This record gives sequence, C-alpha cells and structure tokens, in this order.
Amino acid sequence: MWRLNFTIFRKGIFTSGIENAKLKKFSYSTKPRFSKSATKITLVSASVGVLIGVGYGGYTHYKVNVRKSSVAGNSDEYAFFAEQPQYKAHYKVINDTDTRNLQLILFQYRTCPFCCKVRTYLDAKGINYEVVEVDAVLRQAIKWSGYKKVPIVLAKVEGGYQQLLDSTAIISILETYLRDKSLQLREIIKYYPITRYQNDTGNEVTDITNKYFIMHNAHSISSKEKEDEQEERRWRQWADRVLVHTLSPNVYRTTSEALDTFKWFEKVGGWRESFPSWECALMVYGGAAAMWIISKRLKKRHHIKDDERESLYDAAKEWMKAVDSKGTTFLGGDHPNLADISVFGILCSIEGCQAFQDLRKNTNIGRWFDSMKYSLERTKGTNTALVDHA
Ligand SMILES: N[C@@H](CCC(=O)N[C@@H](CS)C(=O)NCC(=O)O)C(=O)O
Repeated sequence: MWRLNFTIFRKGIFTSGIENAKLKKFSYSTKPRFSKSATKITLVSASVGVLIGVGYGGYTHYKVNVRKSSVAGNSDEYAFFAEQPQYKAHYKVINDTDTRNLQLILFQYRTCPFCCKVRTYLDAKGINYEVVEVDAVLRQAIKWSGYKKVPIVLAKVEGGYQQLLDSTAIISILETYLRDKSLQLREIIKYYPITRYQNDTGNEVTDITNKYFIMHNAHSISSKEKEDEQEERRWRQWADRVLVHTLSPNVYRTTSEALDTFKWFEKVGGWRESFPSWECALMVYGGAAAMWIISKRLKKRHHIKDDERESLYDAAKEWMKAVDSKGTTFLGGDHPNLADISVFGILCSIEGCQAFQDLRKNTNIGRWFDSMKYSLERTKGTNTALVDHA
C-alpha cells in the first residue's frame, strides 16, 4: 500500500553480518507528514478524484516510498505484548496433523504479494494459523501494532504475544524455529535485527539483517547442502528484488485492467463481507485509478520494458530456466524449497488477473505453478470461517 504519510528517520548507520548478528536497538522518530486523522478524514470523505489527488494508493502490489518507509513503526522492534492484542480472526486454517503448537495469527491483505508469500509458507509447512483480513483504508485491525504494513504475524509465546514482521524475515524466523526446536522464537529474532543504514546513494534504508538466512550450525551441513542454501537465498532475493516489481506495471497496465484487478481483489479478499460498502467502493475505484497512475512511475523506477508483459515473461522464463536446469519438479527438488514458496506466493497474488493468464499462455510457468498448487493442497490445512459477516 502506498500512502503519503511516510516516516522521517534520524540518521544512524550500521551494518551487521550474519556472524555477529546481535539485536541492535536504536531510537528514531516517526513523524507523519499528514496527521493520521487528517488522512483518514480525507479518505473517508474524498471522492475518487480527490483520492487520486492525495495519492491514496489503494491495494498496491508494491510500495513507492520504499526508502522512507518504516520497518518497525513507532513501537519497539519486534514488539512483545503481555496481553493479547484485540483482533477478530476471519478464518482459521487447521491441519489435524500439525502438532507443533505454534499459535500464529496472520494479519494480511488477501492479495498482497508479501502476505501471499507468508501464507504459502504456512500452507507448505502444514502449520495451523488464524487469519485477520485488514481493511486497506483505515487498517483498524492493526491499530494495536506500531508497524503499519502487512504481513504481520503474531505468535503466542510464553508470557504473551510476539510480533513478527516482514514476509521474508517471518519465513526465515519460522523456518529456523521448525528446524531447531531447541530455540525459542524470542531467541531466534535476535538473529534478525532490524537495521538502518545509508546506501550508496546516501538514502536511508531500513531492512532486517540476515533475513534471507536460516540459522543453524554451519558445520552440520555438507558442502552440497551449503550450495543449495546459497541458491535458495539467491532466488528468494530475486523474488523480492526483481519478480515483485514486474507485477504492478502489468496488473494496472490499463485503466480497465486496473479496475478488473481491484474487482478480483474485492472478490477474493471478501471485502464486501468484511468491510462497509463505501470502503469497498473507495478501495476498488479509488485504488484502481490511483494504481493505474502510480504503476507508470513504478514502471520507470524498476526499468520495466515498454511492453510491460515482456518484463513479466522474462522474469518467468528466467525462473523456469533455473527450475528446468534441475531436472526436478521444483527448484528445491521433489519438494518446494523457500525459493519455490516465495516465487509461487508472489505470483499467486495476481492469479486472477489478465496478466497471469497471459503469463501462462506465453511461458511454460504453468506446469511448475500447478505442481506447486497440487503440492500445497496436500500439505495445507482446512479453512474454517470464524467471523459471521452478516
Ligand atoms: N518488505 C515488506 C513489505 C510489506 C509491504 O510493503 N506491504 C504493503 C502491502 S503489499 C503494505 O502493507 N503497505 C502499507 C503502507 O505502505 O502503508 C515485506 O516483505 O513484508
């Protein structure tokens, strides 16, 4: 979601490597350029035209303001709550064979690529979890959190609830936990400090150190396993840095495509069942109009080709070349690895869009995509609706 009230950081530069990962705390202020209430009033009362004017980004696939956005929000990093934050889960995914007793709540936008990535991970691992659908305008469901983006995962741990954030970090933290039960989630997050530094062009960047790494004893794995891990990391990065940027310019390519995309979001996100109709209309029409405009900027920023589809197809071909070179169903072999999960999750977020149908027709990604779906059907639990939306 792209919004205008972005964060202003104090300076503070450091980097930290995997070997000496420590939880680093630092203070900073978040100062909205427009006050939250003013933004809300604008959103509530604005017409679609005004919406475009104030730059409400609707249900975007990628943030425009990446350099000024906050990873942590104004609360402590990886906030811990002694009391359960107020939330109302929309549905639960229950896998009877899951005995790991991880009690997770996923706060999501149904078709946000980062949320899709986390959901794909949870489903691939057959983990039980609850889902809270967040409304994209007021974001009431995450009011309790200092972090203003989704996905957020709340994990019930001893003495309270641990907040996890950033799709890639969430996956790495949970994967580390599943592989080494001797570590508690609260210990594991110390290996994934939220960091802030200046990049080569002097811009402040926030990120989570080590987020592509799974923590384990490096001596306990063979060199072949190390190579596989490196490859997996490389493709996870590629999914976040290349693939995801091809989405917006494609699904919001024309005004009618943008509108169709938002109508699909509304349908699969169950917006009509969950949110007031004025908010749905605002999200669909305002979002489509705004994203059609914004996607042109994103196209330039990420060097997407004039014919946007070409960039999407190129990405898919690059990925399929890597998968095919393995001679196995997935990059991870007979089972999907974290790279398969990331790429699939991101593509899932556009599954109902024309761009995805075109992608299927023009590349051979359909075969791998369908195998992923089939594999997930076998590992995923069953959805149970929890909220009576009547
Ligand atoms: N790096 C983050 C990105 C999350 C993100 O940008 N989420 C968008 C939704 S697609 C969001 O919540 N944006 C809200 C905002 O920027 O205000 C991740 O991987 O989780």
